[in-house]
Amino acid sequence: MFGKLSWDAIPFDQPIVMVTCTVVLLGIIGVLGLITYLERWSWLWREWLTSVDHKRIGVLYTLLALVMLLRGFSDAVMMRSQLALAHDGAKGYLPPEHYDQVFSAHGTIMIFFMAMPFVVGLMNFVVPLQIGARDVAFPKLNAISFWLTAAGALLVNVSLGVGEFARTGWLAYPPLSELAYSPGVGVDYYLWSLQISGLGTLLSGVNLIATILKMRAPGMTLNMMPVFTWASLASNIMIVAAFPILTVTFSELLLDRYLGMHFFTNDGGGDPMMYFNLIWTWGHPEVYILVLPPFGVYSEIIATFSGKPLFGYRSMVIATMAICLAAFTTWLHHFFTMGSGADVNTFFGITTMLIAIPTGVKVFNWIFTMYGGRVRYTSPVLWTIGFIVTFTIGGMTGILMAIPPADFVLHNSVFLIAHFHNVIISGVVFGCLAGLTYWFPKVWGFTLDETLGKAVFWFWFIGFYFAFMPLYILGLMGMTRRMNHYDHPSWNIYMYVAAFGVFLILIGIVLQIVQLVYSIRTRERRRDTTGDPWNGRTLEWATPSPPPMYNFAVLPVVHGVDAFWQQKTDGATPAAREFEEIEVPKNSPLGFFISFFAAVGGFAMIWHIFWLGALCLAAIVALIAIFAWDEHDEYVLPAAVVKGMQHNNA
Ligand code: HEM
Ligand SMILES: [Cu+2]
Repeated sequence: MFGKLSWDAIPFDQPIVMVTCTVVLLGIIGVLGLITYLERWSWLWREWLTSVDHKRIGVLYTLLALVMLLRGFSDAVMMRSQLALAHDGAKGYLPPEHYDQVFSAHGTIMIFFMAMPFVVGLMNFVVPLQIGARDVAFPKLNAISFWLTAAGALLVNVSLGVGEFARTGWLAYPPLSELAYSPGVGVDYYLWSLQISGLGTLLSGVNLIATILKMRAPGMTLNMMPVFTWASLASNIMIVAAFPILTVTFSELLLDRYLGMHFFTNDGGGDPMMYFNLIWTWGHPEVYILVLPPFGVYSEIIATFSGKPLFGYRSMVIATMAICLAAFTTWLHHFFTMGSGADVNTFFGITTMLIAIPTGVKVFNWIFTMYGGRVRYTSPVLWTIGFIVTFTIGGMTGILMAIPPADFVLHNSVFLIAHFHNVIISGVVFGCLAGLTYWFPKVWGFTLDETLGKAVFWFWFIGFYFAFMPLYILGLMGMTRRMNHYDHPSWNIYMYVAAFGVFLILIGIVLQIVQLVYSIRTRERRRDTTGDPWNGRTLEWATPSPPPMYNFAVLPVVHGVDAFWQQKTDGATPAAREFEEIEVPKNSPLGFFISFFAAVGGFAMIWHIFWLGALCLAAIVALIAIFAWDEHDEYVLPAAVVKGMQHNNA
């Protein structure tokens, strides 16, 4: 009846896990209690849980990402403190089988449930506004995408208290991830949660491509699109090209595990090498899926705060699209050591190094934009400069590892860990936090506190160098990754320094929460009444802050790059045209319901409760069938109402 599920699944004997789970449960009960006490349930349902407004969905994605950042960072704190303690015979406080779950969960959560939702959230909020559209192409589908991502995130976190998580690392390489070597439910938690959220990501990719290609304001040709929108287009093209590969790869591993097939086993005709090839044809594009939109964020910030058009718009676009293609040609650099031979390794070493060219173009474009401009050194600009410096270092260590003979020495060492945190933290995390600060007033109608914002930056920035530079040295000294303890007195000092760096980042994160609370409490005096707090260049700043549900009462007409800047300098009055009636999509509970059944169904499949899994699948099919034939999913706001709403806003 209940498959493999029994009371034994709950780790009552592990105090750390039990205390964590109790705290989290109490937190959840507290929040639910608060909502009940404030009588906010119907508001929550109406305004957020069933909303199909791209702006609300963007906010939900970002919230999910921030919560998961806390979770992923807690794992990092545990790893760094374990390794600061577990040396010279001491075993630390995390036994190996637990430590393995911690680094696997950290990697999985940071990539799939922190970085991805953050980036997708920013694209969701910003892209329709930047292109002068009223929403994305398929609003209801957008809600489904978000809620599927949330279902996947939920499942990963349930594994903390019920059962276990994978001990296989964040990419679950076979043969270790096959049933013979990982008989528990950990890998199944990994696979089902990523299958569910991956579907959400794919659907949102389709949605945003359709939006960018078909919904632009009148007059906005492709070569007038803001750079962030271009980056989003590239990122979503890669999502649509790469995520199906991931889905197929995981499906094959699931078939191996559930039906005894032999796609990736060492016997029965299977081949683990196929898994490495497939997972990295998704995995390398994935890092560009993550980093291109933040590149777009930096471009917007640099142009706005330098008070100048972006230097080399055209070369920026070409570089973006070149990276989009080249990203699919380098995957083998992740396993140079696995016997492909000198010729193949050389080929992939060269393709990898070629990516440095478009990336270099971008770096110079950013620098030249600042050059000769009147740069306002706000916190978004600090993040951007911190990024340029740090990312360049990370890029160079990447080039180093693209040389196969060098990689033979560095592969699997903590040098690699230093390299990819170097690029992903400066590229993606800094970019998302910069974007958060930059667009915050657009989302909520008031700005974040600048003094605290700058402090947050400095703690992250300096903390990063303390936390990861020692790992470059340790890697060269021969320390391998995924170690649980070591006996090497000369390494100790570096591990202490790294732990200190994580402590600095922790202060940064705490200050970020302080910044949020303080800014909310003082919001009255930091209101953005103009809709354009930074003297912006692109169309999102032409709307009030926060924008009305239909974004633009009258669709803007675009004549060039930096459409809003042009409007301002030409002194044109965009609202001169008549108000028209506007069709607005109705709320829909479909995404939330599908997510509910996806989460329960995924949980059922993980525990081999097959009847429940089948039931949930049937429920999802039925839901889609019912809602797909719903003809009345929009309503009309008459012109007079639009006019009234505009005047209230003004
Ligand atoms: C915020 C500060 C962060 C710290 C202190 C940190 C720390 C760590 C540590 C200690 C490891 C294990 C290294 C080892 O194998 O010995 C690790 C692995 C990893 N981290 Fe982070 N990390 C941070 C942020 C991130 C972010 C933002 C991402 C991605 C967006 C990320 C993705 C990963 C991945 C994919 C792994 C590999 C997991 C595996 O071995 O399977 N980390 N990190
Ligand atoms: Cu790669």
